[in-house]
Amino acid sequence: MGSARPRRLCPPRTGTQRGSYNSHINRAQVRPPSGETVSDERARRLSPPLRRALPWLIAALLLTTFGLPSAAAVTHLPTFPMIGVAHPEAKNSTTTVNLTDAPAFNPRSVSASAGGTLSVHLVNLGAFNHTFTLSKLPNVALSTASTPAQLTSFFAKNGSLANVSVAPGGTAWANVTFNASVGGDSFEFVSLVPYQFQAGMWGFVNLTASGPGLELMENTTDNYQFIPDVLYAASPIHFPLVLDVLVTNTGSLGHTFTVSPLSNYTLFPDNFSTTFATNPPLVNQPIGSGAGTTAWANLTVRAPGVYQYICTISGHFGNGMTGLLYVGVVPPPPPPPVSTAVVESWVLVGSAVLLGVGVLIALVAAYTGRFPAKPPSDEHHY
Ligand SMILES: [Cu+2]
Repeated sequence: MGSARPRRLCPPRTGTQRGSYNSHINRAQVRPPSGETVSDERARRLSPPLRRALPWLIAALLLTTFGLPSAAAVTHLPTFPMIGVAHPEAKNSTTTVNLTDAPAFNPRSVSASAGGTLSVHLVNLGAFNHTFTLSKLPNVALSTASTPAQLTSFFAKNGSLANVSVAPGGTAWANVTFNASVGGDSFEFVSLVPYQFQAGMWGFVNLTASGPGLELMENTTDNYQFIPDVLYAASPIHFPLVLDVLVTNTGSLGHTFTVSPLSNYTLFPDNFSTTFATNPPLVNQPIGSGAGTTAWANLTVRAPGVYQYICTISGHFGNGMTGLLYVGVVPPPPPPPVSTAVVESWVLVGSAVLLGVGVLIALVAAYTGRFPAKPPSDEHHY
């Protein structure tokens, strides 16, 4: 065991050996150079055990004062924004229109969203040249009795949103952006190759949405919370405003996302159903149970204002499950984030444990001279 290990006798150290400098100096005899302060001088007045314990105590205190709260703060960084801000929905769409020698467009009805870009993939399936020429004038159906010259002059006068010629067997793209104000409008497209339009080669782009929709994100929790509990759709240019709220359930309980139709009106847990009986909610979307379940709550808001939303599941609103939807009204700034990390119980317990460990180390260090205790060594120089 220990006796198997040869105990070295201490050879006289040379200057190149590690530790030789310190081990040959009796610290108590070192005098500070004049004019310089040496902190050791003050520490020497403390009792030696206390002096040895001091660094450990300081380390333990530093760790408990800064280390744990920092760790706690990091783990408590907000995962969700305080205010959910609406952003325009992607209203872009892609569709294929075949051009045939019938002559015809197939399909002859294409739907697109106002405020979005429509990308039409044109495929000429025939042996003749065709054009895809989209009128700039909304809600005008051209007469098939018009001559090729009249058709050409109509487009020369009113302009076109797209005018693409597609060779036999060829393909091409027509990309058209519709501004937000043309919702509900229809635009005719024709082939300008003489007599194709007259023979039936025409169709319409129908713009479905009344305006560009705005998208919002919302979360529900098992703590009866909407996160965020403030949603903001900044000054929309267009009413009625279509809002599509993607609600994600982060917990296991089922909920609803129910928006009051009354602006600047406060609902209460004991009277909201009475209110909704005469004023149906703008949307009453069930959010399925189970974490990760999502549902779209689609609603149309007719005027700016602040609309309260709640969960209508019994007891949830009473437990605080409500929020405010600001449409064209700027919400008050959220309060500065207050870290509650320092009052978290695990932080307090952790701090106490660490402090205890620090004190213990300090005590051991105080009585052994160092921690871990110095291994038995024959490298002494007395
Ligand atoms: Cu709920």
